[in-house]
Amino acid sequence: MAALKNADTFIVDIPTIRPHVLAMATMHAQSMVIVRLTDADGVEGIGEGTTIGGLSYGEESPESIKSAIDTYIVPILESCDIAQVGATMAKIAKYVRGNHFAKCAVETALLDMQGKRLGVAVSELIGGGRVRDSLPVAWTLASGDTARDIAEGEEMLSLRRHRIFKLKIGKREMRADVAHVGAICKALGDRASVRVDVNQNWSEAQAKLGMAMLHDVGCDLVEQPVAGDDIAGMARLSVGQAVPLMADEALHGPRTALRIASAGAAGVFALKIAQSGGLFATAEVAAIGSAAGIGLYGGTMLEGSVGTIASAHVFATLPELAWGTELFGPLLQIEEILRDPLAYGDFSLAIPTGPGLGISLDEDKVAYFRRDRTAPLLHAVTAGA
Ligand code: MUC
Ligand code: MG
Repeated sequence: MAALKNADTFIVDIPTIRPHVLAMATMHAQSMVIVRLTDADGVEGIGEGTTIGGLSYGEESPESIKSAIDTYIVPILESCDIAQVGATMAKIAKYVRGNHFAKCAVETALLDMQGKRLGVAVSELIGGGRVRDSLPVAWTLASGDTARDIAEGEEMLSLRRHRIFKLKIGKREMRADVAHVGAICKALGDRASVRVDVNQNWSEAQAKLGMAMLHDVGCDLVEQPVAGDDIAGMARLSVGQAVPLMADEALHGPRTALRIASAGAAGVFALKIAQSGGLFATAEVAAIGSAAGIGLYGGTMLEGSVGTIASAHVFATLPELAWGTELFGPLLQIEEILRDPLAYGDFSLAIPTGPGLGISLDEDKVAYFRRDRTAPLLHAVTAGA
């Protein structure tokens, strides 16, 4: 029996290394909700709930994730044996509808604790267990400027950090976007795989033409060209297009995965732990995709290190991961809040092997970046000074 002793939920805001331009928002910082649970024996677990651009990407914001955890989920945890992770999450599902990002953060913290209790990595607690120790990692070129994106792609190739690039399009006129993608495909040639993410910003007619044009300029994959709830449109676009369509915003867990698979509405699934509702649910989405012959890709909500490593533990259990992953979130931020930075190199991310998530927070950095910090900032300017 393990009883919850303490829950600390806080938001950290960390600037990005450059503006990150998406169809629905331009990010200058990322806001992440960190939940830290401690049981009566002193075992601690951490989890993360992160979205993009406030409420511009999805239906949960950093503030709503924190409030759902503090107000509704922690009281349920107080009534559970939290060493029974499946039973605890089932009880939360009974009393809290939706709120996938909040649930994912809590499930991650519970699994981190459970792994530490059992002395195993989180990846050993999911599906059939761990099958790989590293993951290929894509980078997103989204400076908003073609020449700068090409220079950034060249730099990533020469550093041997990334050779898969995702371009964020859908903000400009479709033909201007295709010209931008074509210029990058031409510059990087067969040294890289170039893919795009439209973040739902095209109509079906634009997508029909756009996907054909993107294929002609050398693009390998088109992510969520139309609205995520337009499963029929996604199915029509998937038929007869040479470039595969990847479902992202359309996927919200196993039921939507089954609907998309049954409709033939995607050739690839972008697996996201928060959007799916947790690590266990993501493994179910992956199983549905695999059974339907759909290719798998490890997606991100541009999480920081905690959410990134939680995702990595799930993706580590997938024997087939044909499209790699995009677990680069921490590299887009100016600082990591971990004691030991994540190990990126040779186009991959190494998955920690220690118990639980295998990572620990750097308390000084947490104190500095948390939104509710009470510690004085160095060189703080007082009002009126
Ligand atoms: C998304 O829509 O996939 C992932 C990488 C990136 O740059 O943005 C995200 C969100
Ligand atoms: Mg996407």
